[in-house]
Amino acid sequence: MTGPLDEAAGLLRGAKRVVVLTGAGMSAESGVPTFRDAQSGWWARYDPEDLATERAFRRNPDRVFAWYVSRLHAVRRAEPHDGYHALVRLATLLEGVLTVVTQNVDGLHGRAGSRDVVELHGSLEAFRCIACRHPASADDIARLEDGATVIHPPACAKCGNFIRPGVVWFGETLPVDAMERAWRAARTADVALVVGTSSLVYPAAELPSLVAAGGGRIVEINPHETPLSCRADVYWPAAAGEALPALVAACGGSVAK
Ligand code: BJW
Ligand code: ZN
Repeated sequence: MTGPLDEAAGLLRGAKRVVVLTGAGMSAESGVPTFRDAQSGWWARYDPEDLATERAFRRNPDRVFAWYVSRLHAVRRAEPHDGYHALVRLATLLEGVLTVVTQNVDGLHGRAGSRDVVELHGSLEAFRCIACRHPASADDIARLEDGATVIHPPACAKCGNFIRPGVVWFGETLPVDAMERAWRAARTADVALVVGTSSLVYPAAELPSLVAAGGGRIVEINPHETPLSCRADVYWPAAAGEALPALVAACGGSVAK
């Protein structure tokens, strides 16, 4: 009897081009709270969808900026788990190309050693002026107090406007180069491996459909069903940190950190 592990491994073994789409669930086992599950500590009282917009920032810059500073500290403390290392290994096992397209802003794929990573929603390590886009140093911002619930955003060195996080908020367009790289990889992929995303946020949620439209197959790893699950060729209800190392082992590899 075959299960999702064998079916997923069967699809990946024959694949030349794989696109991996990850979301917040990929980092859950590294201790980074997912976006729609409860935020940790003091921030649990806020709905993250009410913090991740330019309107929210302009209304209450001190609170929204403090949320991003606290998350910058949290992701700097986090370490990539075995699932991240498994994706690095998978890229070396395939005969072709593996592109990681992530909605996450925590940089954990790059820190684990994945090479071809597309960050669709920006990065917590990138800060810039809200008006003239002049960059600001994340290290300077990380020197601001960890745990504060109110932090006044620094002023831009060029024009004096607020510094904002270099992430993509609701209602904002995604970076053009990231979109182009992700969409190009998806159109020609044999397999979309979709890990730890609610598949609710567009345009990222369209990516698996692009793979399917080009004749590719969809494998989804998520302990909970999503709107994608019924369309996936393989739906595997499992956690990323367990499923991905098992998948690599079934493809003939082991996970070395
Ligand atoms: C595990 C696990 C474990 C737990 N292992 N799994 C078409 C239709 C409808 C709406 C729109 C549309 N097109 C555009 C929109 C509007 C909007 C949108 O999609 N809204 C939806 C909410 C309906 N999109 C946008 O505004 C985008 N911009 C855009 O389209 O521009 C063009 C435009 C402009 C103006 C008008 C119209 C169009 C921009 C989207 C930017 C999203 N930004 C955020 C914040 C980033 C910064 C920050 O982090 O603060 O990105 S929102 C948030 O959601 C964040 C995430 O990257 C993103 C996705 O969340 P994700 O990863 O799915 O996380 P969760 O928490 O939701 O789910 C976690 C999952 O993991 C769960 O399923 C768990 O079960 C699972 N899990 N443990 C594996 N161990
Ligand atoms: Zn400026």
